[in-house]
Amino acid sequence: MTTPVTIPVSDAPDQPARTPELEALYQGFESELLVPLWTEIGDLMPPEPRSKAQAHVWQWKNLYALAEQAGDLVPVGRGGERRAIALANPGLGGRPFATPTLWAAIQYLNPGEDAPVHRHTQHAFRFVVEGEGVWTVVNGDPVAMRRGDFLPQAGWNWHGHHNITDRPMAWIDGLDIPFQYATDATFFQFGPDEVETREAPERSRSERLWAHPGLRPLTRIAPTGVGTPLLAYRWEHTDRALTDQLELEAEGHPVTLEPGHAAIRYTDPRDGSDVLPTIRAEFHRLAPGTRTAPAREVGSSVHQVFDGIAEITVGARTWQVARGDLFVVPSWQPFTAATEGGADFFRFSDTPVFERLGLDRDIRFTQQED
Ligand code: GTQ
Ligand code: FE2
Repeated sequence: MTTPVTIPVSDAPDQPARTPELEALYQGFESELLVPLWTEIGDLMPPEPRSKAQAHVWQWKNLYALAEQAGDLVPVGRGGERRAIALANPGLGGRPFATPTLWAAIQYLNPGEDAPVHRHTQHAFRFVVEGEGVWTVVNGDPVAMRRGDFLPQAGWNWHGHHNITDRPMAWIDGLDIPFQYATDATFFQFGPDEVETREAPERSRSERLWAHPGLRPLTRIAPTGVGTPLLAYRWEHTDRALTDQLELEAEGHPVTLEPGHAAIRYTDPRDGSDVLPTIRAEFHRLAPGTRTAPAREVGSSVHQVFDGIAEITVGARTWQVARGDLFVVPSWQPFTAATEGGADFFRFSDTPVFERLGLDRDIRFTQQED
């Protein structure tokens, strides 16, 4: 005796009538764990990406207040490892995934607290929208964190964080956790329980070796692992680069990405490639009165407003965003930003993955080609 199965609806033309024989065929598929293409093709092979992720804005003031409460109530230590609270995209089933590939979290450390040493295959970075006083120690190299700094840290490097001041500090973490989770690529190890160093130098060893523009050290230190060897991209350089672009534009040199829109990409100083194998990171500055051309890209991005107030449109929805607010642009959804008074944005995306696989598409100033 066969139990009735519901024959899935197919978009295909000329489908046979729902006879008992067809019912039995579908029953056979089900019991053999088989699924025909013709009922799934609309979902699996859409004409263009239809992300399950949704555009969404998280307000910094709400995030920060909750992180502060977590700082009072939840200890940080071995096991939980980090007091990090992740953005959960409303389209991704409550999982702590900002997008299908990217993790974004606010992390909070109280005065004197240590986040223990560990390492994992996930590629990571920190970005600081306010505050200072935490040193992230990467393979024994203490790296100061301050407002506007971008601190990449590729997979499989040991790292712990220490707040050596008398003030709490919060920042954002970006990682490729969802990507490595979906592809079963994750490895993780605990490091020693002792704090490895309490040094708090002004500049990390990585900056002293690598942060001199256009000067590649002829070093006998062999490169280890993937990703940029430079562990801190300081705000003074980012800010200066963007200020210079807009000033050049004002002097009549059309150097910007588009009128009023200056931007930089954080890169590996050895070859100009992305800082991390799976994550691209950029900083964008819009001069007062700028509206960007609509952009569409394969792959997803997370943006944080660093300064100013802007109106952003993702797909059919528009939001007002201010300093610290985070938002998500899902794959292939058109994105525009506009500002009256000027605005600065940090953004990261999974674009390097698609570029390496030949799956990247990007429409900003051109019309779609086939
Ligand atoms: O700071 O090492 O948000 O390992 C998620 C995983 C932060 C970190 C996160 C991590 C870290
Ligand atoms: Fe980590």
